Amino acid sequence: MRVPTITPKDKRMPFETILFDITGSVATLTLNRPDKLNAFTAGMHAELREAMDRVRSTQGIRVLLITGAGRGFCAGQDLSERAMAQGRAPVDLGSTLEANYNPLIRGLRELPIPVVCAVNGVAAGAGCNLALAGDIVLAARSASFMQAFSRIGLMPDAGGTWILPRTVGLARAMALAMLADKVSAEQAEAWGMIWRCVDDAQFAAEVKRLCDTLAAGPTKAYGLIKQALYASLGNGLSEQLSLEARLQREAGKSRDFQEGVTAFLEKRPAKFTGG
Ligand code: LHQ
Repeated sequence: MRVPTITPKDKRMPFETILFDITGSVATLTLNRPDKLNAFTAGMHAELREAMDRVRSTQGIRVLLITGAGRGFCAGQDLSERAMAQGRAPVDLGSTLEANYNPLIRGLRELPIPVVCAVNGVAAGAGCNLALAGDIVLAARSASFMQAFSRIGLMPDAGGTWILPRTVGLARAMALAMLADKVSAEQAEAWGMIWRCVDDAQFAAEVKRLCDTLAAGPTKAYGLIKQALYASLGNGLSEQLSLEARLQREAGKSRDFQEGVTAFLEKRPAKFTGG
């Protein structure tokens, strides 16, 4: 079995606004400014970039889990950050997005392993869209989702205008973006915005169960599934069939495919190693 290559944490500078942990094959990234509901700052973005680099460069990570410390998941951009403050020359928000938010969302999408977002509390603005950028989104029943942007005269960013019409449909996406209403985790599940919402008391255990399941799964196939399903959102059927043939060719060369078939024939559970 492949053993994760993990650089000891004590050899690195600790993070200040996030927590980053690798246990077994699961990397956990916890947004950690609980007093401010984990709102994004420039410093947090820099740390997120560093953490994402570590995820990409550490062999053996098979799942990335993103969650928030305290009672919130993430309240979006920190509106009290100096650059946002009133009276200053207007900030070029497009540049902020290109420098900070867009690489984060693209990075998650392009990661060839499953990204689980465990939404422990309120997810607002860009924090909501970070949550929705997870490949599988699990929320605590008390969590909520809010496209807060229009309340401060903005439009959704961090991928919100892309993901919402695709998950909840145009009618709901439009009203969510314009009205900035808070959506409960239950409603989000019912609308197909997220995978599931679970009782708060079971949340931590369910998140762990999901991550353990994915970490023991066929990692290569998961990466290919991700690639195919996201590509399908822009493809016609014929293009998608060709893509399926190309990606299945890759899956067919994996050790996990061999193991999956052998295990089936031997009537035993498969032991996937991610290769
Ligand atoms: C906050 C924040 C926050 C600072 C709570 N900032 N402190 C924007 C610009 C630039 C480029 C790219 O794109 C973006 C994207 C965006 O994300 S725009 C949207 C920004 N986010 C918001 O507008 C949401 C603002 N927050 C809220 O509406 C509420 O805090 C929610 C509904 C999230 C939660 O409400 P409550 O549960 O009632 O908590 P609270 O409001 O009391 O917040 C707790 C503390 O967190 C509080 O601090 P304090 O020192 O008074 O205890 C808030 O000021 C602070 N906080 N969000 N975004």
